[in-house]
Amino acid sequence: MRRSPQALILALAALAITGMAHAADLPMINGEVKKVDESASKMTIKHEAITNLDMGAMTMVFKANDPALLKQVKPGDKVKFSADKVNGQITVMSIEKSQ
Ligand SMILES: [Cu+2]
Repeated sequence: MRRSPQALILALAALAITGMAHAADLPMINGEVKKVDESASKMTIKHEAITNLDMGAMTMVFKANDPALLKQVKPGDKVKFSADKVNGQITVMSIEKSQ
C-alpha cells in the first residue's frame, strides 16, 4: 500500500495536537511566587489546591519544566500556573503573571 505525503503530514499533525491537548488538560492554579532559584531550576510558590495532583493549598518548592519559566516571574508575582508530576517530581509546566 502506497502512502501519500498528505497522509503522513496529517498523521504528524494529529500527533502534535495530541501533545498540545495534554498540556491544555492541566488546570491553571492561582499562586504567588515566593522564591526563584535559577541554579537549582526550582521555584517556591504559595498555591491554591492543585486538583490534578490531589494537593491542597500550601507553600512548596516546584521543579521548573523549562529553565525559561524561571525568567518569566519573580518573588512577589501573582501567577497562574499548571503543575504535573514529571519523573516523580512536582513540576511547573507553564506559568504566567495574573492580571
Ligand atoms: Cu503543594
